Amino acid sequence: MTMTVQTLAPLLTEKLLSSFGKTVDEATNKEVFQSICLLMKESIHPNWQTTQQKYVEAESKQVYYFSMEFLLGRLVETNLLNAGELDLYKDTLSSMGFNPEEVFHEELDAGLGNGGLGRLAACFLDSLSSLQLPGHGMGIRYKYGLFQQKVVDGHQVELPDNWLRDEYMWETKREEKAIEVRFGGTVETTYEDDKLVFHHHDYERVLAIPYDVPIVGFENKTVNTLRLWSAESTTNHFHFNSSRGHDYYHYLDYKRSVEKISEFLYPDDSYYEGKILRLKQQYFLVSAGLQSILRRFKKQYKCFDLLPEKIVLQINDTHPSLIVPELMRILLDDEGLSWEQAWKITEKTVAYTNHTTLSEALEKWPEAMIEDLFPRLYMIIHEINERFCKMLWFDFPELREQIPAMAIISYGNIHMAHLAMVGSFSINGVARLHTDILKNRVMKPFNIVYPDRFNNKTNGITHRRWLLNVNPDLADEITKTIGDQWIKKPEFLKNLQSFATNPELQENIAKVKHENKKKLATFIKDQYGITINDQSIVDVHIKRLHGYKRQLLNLFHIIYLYNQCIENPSLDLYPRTFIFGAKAAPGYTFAKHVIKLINAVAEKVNNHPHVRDKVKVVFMENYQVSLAERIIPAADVSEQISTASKEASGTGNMKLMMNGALTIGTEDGANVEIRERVGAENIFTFGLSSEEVFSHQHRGDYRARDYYNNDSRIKQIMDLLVNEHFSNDDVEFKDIFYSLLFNNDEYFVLKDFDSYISAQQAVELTYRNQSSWLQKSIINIAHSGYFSSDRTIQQYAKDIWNIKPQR
Ligand code: 26V
Repeated sequence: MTMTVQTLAPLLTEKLLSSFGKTVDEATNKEVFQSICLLMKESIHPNWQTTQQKYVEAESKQVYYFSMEFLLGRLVETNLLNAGELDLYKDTLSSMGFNPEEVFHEELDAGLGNGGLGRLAACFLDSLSSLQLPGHGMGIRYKYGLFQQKVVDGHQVELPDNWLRDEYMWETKREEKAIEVRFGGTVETTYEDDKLVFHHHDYERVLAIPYDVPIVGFENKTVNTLRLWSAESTTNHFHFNSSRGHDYYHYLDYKRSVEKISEFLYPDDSYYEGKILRLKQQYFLVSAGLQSILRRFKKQYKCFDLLPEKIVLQINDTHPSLIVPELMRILLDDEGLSWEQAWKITEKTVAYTNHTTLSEALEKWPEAMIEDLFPRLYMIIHEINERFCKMLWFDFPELREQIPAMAIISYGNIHMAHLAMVGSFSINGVARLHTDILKNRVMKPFNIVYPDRFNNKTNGITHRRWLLNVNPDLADEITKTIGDQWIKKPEFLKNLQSFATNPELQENIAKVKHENKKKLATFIKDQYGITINDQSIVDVHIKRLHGYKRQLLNLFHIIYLYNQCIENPSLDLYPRTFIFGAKAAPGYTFAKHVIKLINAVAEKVNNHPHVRDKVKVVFMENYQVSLAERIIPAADVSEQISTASKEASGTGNMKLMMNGALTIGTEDGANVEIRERVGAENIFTFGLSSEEVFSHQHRGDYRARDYYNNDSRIKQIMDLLVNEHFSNDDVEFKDIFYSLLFNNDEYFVLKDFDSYISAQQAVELTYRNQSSWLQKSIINIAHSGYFSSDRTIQQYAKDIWNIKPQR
């Protein structure tokens, strides 16, 4: 039976009444939202059950994507879209007198991630289900997601993200599937029947409770699972002892310490800190996830030799790399396998994705910390390390000198990337350049030992969310032009290429962009009271705040324009709106200073009579998935200006091109592949190449000071930072000044300034020629199909996982 507004409206009315005792007139948006979820679940849950049953019956190989982060955002529109009911619900809500957008926005973002790595995991889940592949997520149900950002006097202030304050409508608690995870204690080794046996004593028990979230495929009946683990205590697991007096207080201490484990997401992105609670979180995810998978496996299969044929454990960065020794522990101690058997299985089951080469982001844990928290795993890691080093010594004499640098344990630290590489059958980077850097530089000796393990999987994004859902009018124009095949097969977007010069399509696409800008302008006016020109070039820099992402370079261009406008009030500058969205890690002082500077510059620029009609700067507070969804459809220019070699891939670059923005970018990450596809004339490339960056670093021949002294534009900009121009209390700007001059500008901002300014001038010149701009924009959309996560996931499925669709 196909539903219509006439059949859906009474169902919704009935749900409001039975669940909330409200009539349509009385119901709040939140109650309407919750009723929609309840209705949706009535169709999702049976399909969920059937999908899982099918996997069991077909004995399908299944993938588990282990990740400390899943940055889902809202699910209501995705689930409606994938069920083919989004328009139906929108029409029904309108007919009942509700505003669909307001109702959908009742759902709070699930912000269980920092940035690219977590959002990638969410896109992958969407693609797995939409391609009907047996693949699931394993994560942590943090009580607090990434902090909410407020801007107070231009400064970032962090507030807790209480995303569970209303019920989370999509999750189902599965108490009956709880798992016990053990921390600390001691290991006693004994000989029994000629075998070493390990007894674990005096450990702390933590109960892991899974909360399952259904992941609905696009217009198919596949529903996979995202399993999020929550740490809970129970009185059952605490041994009350009447002879001890203070048990109640002991119990409360224990309860607090347990519940802390899944309390909050660490807000550090690309920066490693050896926090003990973070390490506990990692083991909690790994142990609970793995035990639950193996429990299922054992029910169905007799022999563990089958494990690599039936299960893949894909780890998202090194954060879950304790899965290697944990799998060994279970196979050795619980299942009684020999080391050789267990290692053969482990090595064929785990696969590792690397997402960064920044040395400050590579995890290394102090040996003592691992030993205290996981005494048995520590023994196992030691053994893995011994065997690995021995193998190097005998099989790779040419690498002998490098053994200390390659060892898993060295100088008191455990190197998680080394553990992950030694224990995995696949090691992949996330864009071609990044993978080449791994193979030829950062992980070079490992590539000599394990050449067959290294492979590239260029990232992707789900075009269903990032085009179809966030930009329905653009999607309609595309469909009108090339038909709707692209929705299921995004590579068909290529057919747009031959329409790139078509005046009608250009005009329609320009109209859509303008409408999207008007919507964004209204939002900005409502939120910040800033009026932006909806005819201006909308220039967007949205991503985590980090030195290497160079928001500062963008800002230097803005200050340069500001200076120019003041010097020459009649300067003919095409109006531009610069939009920033970025959270800084709370302890990352430099990044916070940059936020303060963006806001201080915005204040000046937006109010100066000679500047404000030409340049506007908006710092959008609390950048998160749902804010990206508002900004991206309105963007003309996509800022992808990282120091070459530092951005592993980037995925915002893909979202923006898919919505018709043109990229101004360095030869970094996936920008390289974007340029290859769209052609050099349809992207604005500038700056040092990664090879040039490496060579400056190697030779130590970059002198930032020379650029300050020799380029009067740079000097003029930088002097404004230290002469109280932007604020009368500008210690934070002095800090920026010093990091450029006295710390020699680690990220080559000054070095790339000149070529960035030229590229920005080319942007403006091209924009003035609208038909040329629109042609480029259409070509970008046409080539964005390659960057769908469907393509990425198909490559993982074929080359790494060896899994097939289950229809
Ligand atoms: C690292 C750490 C270190 C320990 C503390 C918490 C924490 C949280 C996140 C990270 C992740 C750093 C790696 C990362 O996010 N890489 C990004 O991955 C994206 C998806 O592959 C990619 O597009 C970005 O270029 C890359 O920076």
